[in-house]
Amino acid sequence: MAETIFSKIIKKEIPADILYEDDEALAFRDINAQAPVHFLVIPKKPIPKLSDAEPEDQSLLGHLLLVANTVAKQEGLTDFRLNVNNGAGASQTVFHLHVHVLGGRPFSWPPG
Ligand code: DGP
Repeated sequence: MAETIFSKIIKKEIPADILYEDDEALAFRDINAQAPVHFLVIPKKPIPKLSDAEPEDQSLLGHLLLVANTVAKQEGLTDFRLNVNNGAGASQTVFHLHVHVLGGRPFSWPPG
């Protein structure tokens, strides 16, 4: 997989406001926040997008959701929204799988 800006954040080659880190995952604030709280949860494994995930990634994908929950609590959120953009047509711009976690304001449904 091609190197992305998120690989550089994992390797600490560029700075990020890191909220959580373990052997498998990293969470950091989104540079272009769309809500008072907006962070990304990414696997350290370089999966370009959700549709590239394999059955062997099952526990890793579950781990990302648990990290999202842990960090949302850490940020004082009770209500929050998770979003995964899969592919350019769904507004994915960085091709390293990431879960957006947004909170601190109301969200409408359906999304745009
Ligand atoms: P997406 O459109 O789903 O691919 O979202 C990519 C997000 O990544 C977007 O909301 C902005 C964020 N982002 C891009 N470059 C950087 C960066 O260098 N640092 C941080 N913290 N976030 C970034």
